[in-house]
Amino acid sequence: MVNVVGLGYIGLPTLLMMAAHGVEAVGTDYKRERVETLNVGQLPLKEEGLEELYQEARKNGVLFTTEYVKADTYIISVPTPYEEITKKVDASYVVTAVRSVLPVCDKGSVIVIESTVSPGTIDTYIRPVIQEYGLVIGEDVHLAHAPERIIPGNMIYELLHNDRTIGADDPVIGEKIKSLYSFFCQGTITVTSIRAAEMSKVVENTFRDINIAYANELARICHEQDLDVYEIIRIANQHPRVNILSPGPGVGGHCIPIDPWFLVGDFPSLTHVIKAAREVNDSMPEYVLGRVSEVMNQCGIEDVSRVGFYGLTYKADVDDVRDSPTLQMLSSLKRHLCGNRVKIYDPMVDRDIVPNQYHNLDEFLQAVDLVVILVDHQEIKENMDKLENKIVFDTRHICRQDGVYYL
Ligand code: SAJ
Repeated sequence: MVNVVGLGYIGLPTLLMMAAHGVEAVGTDYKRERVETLNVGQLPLKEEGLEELYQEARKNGVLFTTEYVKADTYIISVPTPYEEITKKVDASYVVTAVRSVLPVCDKGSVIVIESTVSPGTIDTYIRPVIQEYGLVIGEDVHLAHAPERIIPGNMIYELLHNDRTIGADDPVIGEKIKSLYSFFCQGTITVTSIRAAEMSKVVENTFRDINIAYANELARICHEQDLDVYEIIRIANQHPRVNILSPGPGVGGHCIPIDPWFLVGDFPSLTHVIKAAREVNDSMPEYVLGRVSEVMNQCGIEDVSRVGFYGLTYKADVDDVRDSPTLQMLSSLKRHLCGNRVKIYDPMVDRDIVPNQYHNLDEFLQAVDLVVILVDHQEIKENMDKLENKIVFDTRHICRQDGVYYL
């Protein structure tokens, strides 16, 4: 029996994937509302293929509860934010989850941490908790770390196909957890130590952050030099050993803007590149605002209320707005007193979360003269003709009409 603890972006698809593949599994979340939603047959998140997986898992008897249940394996997938000031990992949710399963777990059960944690977190925060309960690690309870790797927007495919890493104290336990994940994972599963698994996960997201920061810095240099950064990157990427990512309005989401800070927080004197990359990416929303006002000046637009931001989510075709560049821009605008006047629209966000938010593309476009494309949703790619009479500032390089402003 597997008990997945934390039914969010990672825990829920993982639970459903296991159950759909015949693993006896129960999902636990302390949010009653989430559990009730799942029990009445609704999914709290949108993701391609999730509904089918949910139906399959339900057929196989998956259960959702607010209780922690007796199981031989626990999969902890709860948030790991960072502490605002120190930038170190905030392991409190993981610690609480572990504390919750310890009183019910069977002797010899394995606690697998899926949440991303900084290197050393399991040693520093989790082992002492287990010892506090008088339990012997390696006898009463085993520890493993199986950092998730799936990308929102393509989660189900990636759960099935991505390679994975499993860290364990004891290679036998590592192999046991590998067999569990092998029920659904068709990729290669590497078994290693817990610390190596912790480090490799943070390194992956930090690599992406640095690469995006490089692209963003190049965008700024090319703008100064009146060069097309997209052309430069396209040419540079023809080199067999170069693969620069794309510039954009900033880096949002719950992973890439957070994980590199774990390394900076723990190794401040050793993380120059990582810190600089974070700062470059964090400054992009402010940079884009500066460019918006440049475009407004060039086009003679004085009224901020004729400016529209297309896109609120942190990236294309997901409904997740956590840490999104658009939200960062809006909070920055608010500080400059005109935040409430820009118009906003996002086809993926049904609920009203900011002032002046539209829910219909045509109405939104009618209300503005300058459209700032901040997210490359499929919807706008399919409706490019509707932008023909607009001034467009495209931070995602998807609009090919004459006179478009790019980063
Ligand atoms: N972005 C750019 N330029 C690019 C690519 C992305 O500006 O060329 C921006 C996006 O618009 C977005 C942000 O970066 O705002 C992050 O998006 P993403 O698609 O790169 O990544 P996430 O946060 O959705 O998911 C990442 C993935 N990690 C890597 O690709 C190394 C995913 O595999 C991880 O599971 C996830 O973080 C996580 O949970 O750690």
